[in-house]
Amino acid sequence: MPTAKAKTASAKSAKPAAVEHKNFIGGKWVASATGQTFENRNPADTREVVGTFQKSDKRDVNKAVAAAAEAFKSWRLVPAPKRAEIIFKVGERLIHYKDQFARDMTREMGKVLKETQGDVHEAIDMSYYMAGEGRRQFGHTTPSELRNKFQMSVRQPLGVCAMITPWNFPMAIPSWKIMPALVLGNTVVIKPATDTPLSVVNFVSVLHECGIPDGVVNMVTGSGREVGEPLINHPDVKLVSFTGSTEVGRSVSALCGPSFKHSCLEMGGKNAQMVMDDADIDLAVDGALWGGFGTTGQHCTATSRVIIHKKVYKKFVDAYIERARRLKVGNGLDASVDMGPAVSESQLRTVEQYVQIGTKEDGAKLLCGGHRLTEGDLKYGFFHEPTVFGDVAPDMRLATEEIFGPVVSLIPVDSFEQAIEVCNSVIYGLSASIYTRDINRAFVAMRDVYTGIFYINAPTIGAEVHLPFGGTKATGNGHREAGQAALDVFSEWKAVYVDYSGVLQKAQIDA
Ligand code: UN1
Repeated sequence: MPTAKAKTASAKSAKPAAVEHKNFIGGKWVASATGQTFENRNPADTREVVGTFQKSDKRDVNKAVAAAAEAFKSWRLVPAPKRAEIIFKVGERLIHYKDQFARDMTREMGKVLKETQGDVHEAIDMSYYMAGEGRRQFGHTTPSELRNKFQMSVRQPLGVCAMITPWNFPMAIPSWKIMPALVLGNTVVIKPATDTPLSVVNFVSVLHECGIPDGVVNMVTGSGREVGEPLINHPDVKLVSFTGSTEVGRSVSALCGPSFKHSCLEMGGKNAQMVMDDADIDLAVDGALWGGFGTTGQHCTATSRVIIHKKVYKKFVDAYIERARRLKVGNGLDASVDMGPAVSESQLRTVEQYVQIGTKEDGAKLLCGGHRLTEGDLKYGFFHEPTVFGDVAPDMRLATEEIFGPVVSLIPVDSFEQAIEVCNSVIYGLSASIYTRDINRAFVAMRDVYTGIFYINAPTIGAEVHLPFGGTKATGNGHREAGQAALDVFSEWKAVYVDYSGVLQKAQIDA
């Protein structure tokens, strides 16, 4: 575990003293060159400081990249099955720490305990899955057009990979990036989101505990400007894997462009669940509640739009509103709570702004929620009611812009065809789903919805680690995380030709 120094708790707080966490560079926990730290507070109760973290800058980034570049020289030559043994061990140790890490995660980002347990579990799944790749990473052999010539394709690692990770899945998403990078022989510098550095500290601690060699994984905490930008711009970084907003992703892409640095971008979404007239309405309501309000609507894949056939619109809406009103909002550590706070004040403000925008949109009706919650101890956190707008038109701002909060728009449509059209009408293409009992419609939707992820009779969330994760249009830049696709992000193909004829043979020219 990281070396930690207790800090005096603020006079107002009865909570234990906050712990100061260091950067992890070259196998050591070290203070930033700036000598400064920043606080991470609990979004459910801002009186609690979850920890303090290094406010790093370019000097720390340079040290971390140098350590990763040095470590790459030997790590790339460690046999992949041996690299995988460390990764497998990480999966086992994460099981040991699962409850503790989930509690830390709930305290730092707010989602309820069963969801933070799921987040840690996703890192466990990814560890086991990528450990298996230690003995696969298959290439191809294929016949040559010439005699006495052998040929094959093999994967080669890139080198130092930079990772900029978000706060909504603070351990799962780092694991999607770190585990495939490592098993393929790359080294890593990760910059966690400033709202959730503790989960990455915990993850990196376990990698260290399980024997990852010094310099193979490095972590530098701090802001996008002071840490993220110098990391992206560093000439020794070969790839940048980023998850966050489309706006920031665009600048990551622009920074990588001139030097042809690889970039793998996972960005916004405006995911829709379609409910057809033959759907099992109870099931569809369950799905849209879980997809819309799970993680306080802060999934990239959150169900932000529900597109409903007019024939079942009223039935769906009545049941949905009744259930949304009953969701219990509060501190995610309380097992009876369904939905935690927004991650930060600025996220809460965004939600409030969209409620204002929705209230002013001509025709949209606020059906439930719409307010910040401030009763009792809730006033110390960033809590907001589950909020639903009805009769939303497909082109309203509510229905087209990513909100990243507990706000769901219900959009009535006349037909299956119109549902598909509305589903595809946004600039994003991450996830979508359809509820129908008609197998033909389900297959047509599967073919015609232009997203990277599609569900039938299930919500827009719930991706598993061994399938590709990512999206089309403004959601991504053509890459996918997780699954076999992740191997293509963190390696490059090398085609190898072996001529054992002893004579000069010319491809395409010798008949
Ligand atoms: C995200 O949507 O931000 O699909 C990531 C899920 C999780 C990962 C979600 N496995 O719900």
